[in-house]
Amino acid sequence: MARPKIALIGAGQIGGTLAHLVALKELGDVVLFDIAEGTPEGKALDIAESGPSEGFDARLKGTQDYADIADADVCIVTAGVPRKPGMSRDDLLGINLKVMKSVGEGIAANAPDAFVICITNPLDAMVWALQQFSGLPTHKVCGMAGVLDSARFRHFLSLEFDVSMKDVTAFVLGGHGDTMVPLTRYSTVAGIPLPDLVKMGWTTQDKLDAIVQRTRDGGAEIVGLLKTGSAFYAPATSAIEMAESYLKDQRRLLPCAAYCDGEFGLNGFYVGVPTIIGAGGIEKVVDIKLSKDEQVMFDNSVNAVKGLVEACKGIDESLA
Ligand code: A3D
Repeated sequence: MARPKIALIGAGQIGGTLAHLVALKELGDVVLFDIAEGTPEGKALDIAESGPSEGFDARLKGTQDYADIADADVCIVTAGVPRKPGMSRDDLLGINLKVMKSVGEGIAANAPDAFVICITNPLDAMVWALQQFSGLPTHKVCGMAGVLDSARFRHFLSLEFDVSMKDVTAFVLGGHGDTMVPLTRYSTVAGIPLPDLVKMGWTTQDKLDAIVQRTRDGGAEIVGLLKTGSAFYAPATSAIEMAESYLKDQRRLLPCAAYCDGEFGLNGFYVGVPTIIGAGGIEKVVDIKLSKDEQVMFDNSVNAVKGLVEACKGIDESLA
């Protein structure tokens, strides 16, 4: 059986890290696409030359030609621009919307059967636009944010409790922005929910609130430190987790930006929700019950996403 083909649209910081991870994990052959001449070719060759030492079997190719992504099984999209210090994700909307148009058309023409994972910000609006521009089925187009936001939450919690990150599970839902919703009730240490851990004296409500806020600000914290771009190691790892669940039909239950068609009372929007990812793509949106307070936070987050989608429609008439 031929190896899966994984197309990475955008060969910048995240794209290059994705290519390295795909090769190291032997998930398939890689095509790195970018408009910047030489960048995808250089990264593909550099990673391929690490193969003899690492002992992986994967072909890597860099290109500026969409024809090279033909029949890709998975496309991961990072094309566009990242934030600089002082910028919000929403400041990227206009420029990255144009990028989504060309990427959507490129995928539609060359890899219409692919499972597409968008990472470009502002995430929830860009994945919506990418689905519109590509015309691919909604269950085959999703966005990566919840896995990353949850991983950040899990990391901070593991530091607070001084336990292995493996035993911390967490859920962050809603839009990938300042209004994201870390759900403490559904987050646990080896099955013990966070509110119970507060009662058991493992932490205080104040400390938990501070961790929730640090999670919301997790992207900005790294932008502030790096100064020249945004996070890329953990975002790439998170998208790989989703791609692997699709390619190996693992049916992982992962939070990601998925198209809601009635679930969570939403119609026609992408927002961070729990999903099952298997060979069919987004096989299910898991419509969990939210408490009153959680629902208020979720609605607030959804309204922010809706505002960005409306802004997209204002910029590109074909989306209206
Ligand atoms: P960067 O290193 O700048 O890479 C972006 C690449 O896209 C560059 O190599 C560009 O040449 C390329 N590019 C620009 N326009 C096009 C085009 N039309 N077609 C193909 N390639 C193009 O950025 P990065 O890799 O650090 O980040 C990529 C995106 O991910 C940004 O929008 C970030 O804001 C976003 N991001 C999202 C998350 C989430 O959790 C959702 C996290 C971190 C970064």
